[in-house]
Formats: sequence, C-alpha cells, structure tokens
Amino acid sequence: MPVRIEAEPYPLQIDVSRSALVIIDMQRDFLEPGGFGAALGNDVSLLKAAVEPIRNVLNAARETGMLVIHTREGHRPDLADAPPLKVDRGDPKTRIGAPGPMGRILVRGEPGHDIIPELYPLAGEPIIDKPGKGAFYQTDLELMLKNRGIETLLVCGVTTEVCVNTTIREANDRGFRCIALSDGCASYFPDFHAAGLAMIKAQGGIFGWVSDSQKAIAAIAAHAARAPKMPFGIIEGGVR
Ligand code: C5J
Repeated sequence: MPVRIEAEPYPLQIDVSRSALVIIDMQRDFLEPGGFGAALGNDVSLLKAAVEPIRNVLNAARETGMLVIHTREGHRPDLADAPPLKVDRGDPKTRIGAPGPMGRILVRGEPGHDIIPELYPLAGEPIIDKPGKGAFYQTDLELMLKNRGIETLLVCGVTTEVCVNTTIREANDRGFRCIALSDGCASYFPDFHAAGLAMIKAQGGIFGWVSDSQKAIAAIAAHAARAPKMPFGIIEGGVR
C-alpha cells in the first residue's frame, strides 16, 4: 500500500515494498584519508556528514525488510575494465591502480575499495561492483531491480554530483522513480552538492525528487505500521 513521502518539487506516494535503498560508493577510497579522494587533494572529511543519515535510513530499511543495494566503484586488478582515458589522468602517483596507503587505488579487493565499516553490507545485501560512475553501466543492477519488481529508488551516497547524479539519470531513463536523500549525499564541493540536488528536482522533477533521511524514515515507518513485517525476499504476490 502506498505511503506519502515529503519531497521536492512535490510530495509523492511510494510503495515501500517496491522500493530499494541504493547506497552509492561509500568506500574507504572516497571517505578515508589516504584514499583516492584524498590523493586528488580533496577534503574527505566533508563526506563524513552523509554517514549518520545513511546509517539511520539503512537501519529503518533493514528493519522493514526493504531491499538494500550497495555499490562500489572500482576495477579489476589488471585494469582490463578501466578505460585508458580514465586511468591516464593527473599525477601518475594518484592514478587508478597506483599503490597507496590503503592498497592500489580503486582496485577491487584492495582495502580502500571496500565499504566503510559504519555502513558495511549485511550478508544477502547485493553489492554492485561498477567500473563507471553510473551504477547501471556494465552491471546487472537493472536486471536485479526489475526481477524484484522495484519501481522506486531511494538514493544516497557519494559524490552528489558525480556517481549519485549519474546513477539517478541512468535510472530515470530506465523508468525508475528516483528520490535523492539530500543529507545522505555529500560532495567534496558544497556548491556542487547543492547544484547536483537542484538539477535533479528542477523543471518539475526532471530526473526525480529530493527528500532527506528523516522524511524517508517517516515513510518507511508509515509503511511498517500498516504492513506486516515482510522478511527480505517476499513481496505481495511473489518472491523478489
Ligand atoms: C567519483 C564517485 N567522484 N563515487 N566517484 O569519482 O562519485
């Protein structure tokens, strides 16, 4: 049964049992000192603001049995899936594949590629390893969402204007309703964070809606109060 979620440019009704929480790239390489983000000269502490709001929505989603999907940006150790033009940028010491304090930068299996401990996936929560900025590019995310009957994505993570925005644009073109959670997104550039969110909700919601963690939790709670608790894997009328 649909519930109301407060959002901009206008509130909407969502079916929480057909919604997924998508957490984009909350990886040590972007959030912790010594990773890719820091190597590029960014102040990684700015991204920490998103951790607590995401953690709160994640708890609510897990509690109600909502689908939770985590993504990680990164490449195979031989970089066979990394376009040379993506790798060959900037100082060779800070490029993808270069050694760093948390292992090789943005390489799968290295400590820096992993998700931060505060938001670590539970067994059974899908992790999408993506070679690009968008979570749909060269991944099985669309198939996974469609197979589970998902129509709405609550999207958070980092960075607002790069991987979050790219993923929302890809999702919108594939027919998903996207709601970015403003305090669950963050950027190394506060102006880009604001602009990234503004672009999503502009023109009547050209790419989607913008809400926040508390409003998402309220919607999830309203759903939980009405619906009997559904363990992950079961939706009305079938299995997801
Ligand atoms: C970036 C991302 N910023 N996850 N990746 O390179 O936004």
